[in-house]
Amino acid sequence: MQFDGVNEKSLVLVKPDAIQRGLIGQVVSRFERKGLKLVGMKMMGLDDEILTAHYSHLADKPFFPSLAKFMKSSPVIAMCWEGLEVVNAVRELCGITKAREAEAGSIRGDFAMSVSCNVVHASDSVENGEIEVGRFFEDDEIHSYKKSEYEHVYAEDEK
Ligand code: DAT
Ligand code: MG
Repeated sequence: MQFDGVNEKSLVLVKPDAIQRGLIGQVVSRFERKGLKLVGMKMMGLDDEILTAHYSHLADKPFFPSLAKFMKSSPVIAMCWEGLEVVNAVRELCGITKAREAEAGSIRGDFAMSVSCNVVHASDSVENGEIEVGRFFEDDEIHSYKKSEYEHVYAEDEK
């Protein structure tokens, strides 16, 4: 562990619209250039079981069936990003849900126009970050390593 302070994990999914549009590299690059540490990454197909758990807060919404169909329309890229207060940092990088109103410069603001086809998922709280990483990854798929870049990404009192 490189941090003595708050070291969080965020689950990020590159959604099927971004897979189809060839945006995987550009999405990953946004998190890399920010200075975040990638500690888990895989391509996986989602089924109803994992989607019902992942989107349990939306299960009774009328759009849930079409959301689930969309999320099963191709594999996704699941990633775990780590860093100091990373959950909020990742949400800021992604932008708001309704992509056509998302701030320019954010991932959704730069790459999408839709509410549902909005390129990425990101955990919305520290607690959900832990839960979602546990849902999408086995323990041995999350890696612990020292990132030399941290010497320049963080100040002494932030490491
Ligand atoms: P976010 O992905 O920004 O955390 P959320 O958790 O409220 O947003 O919803 C999860 C996903 O569900 C969202 O990325 C796209 C889809 N969704 C949300 N609201 C929707 C709506 N009104 N119509 C269609 N899809 C919606
Ligand atoms: Mg959400």
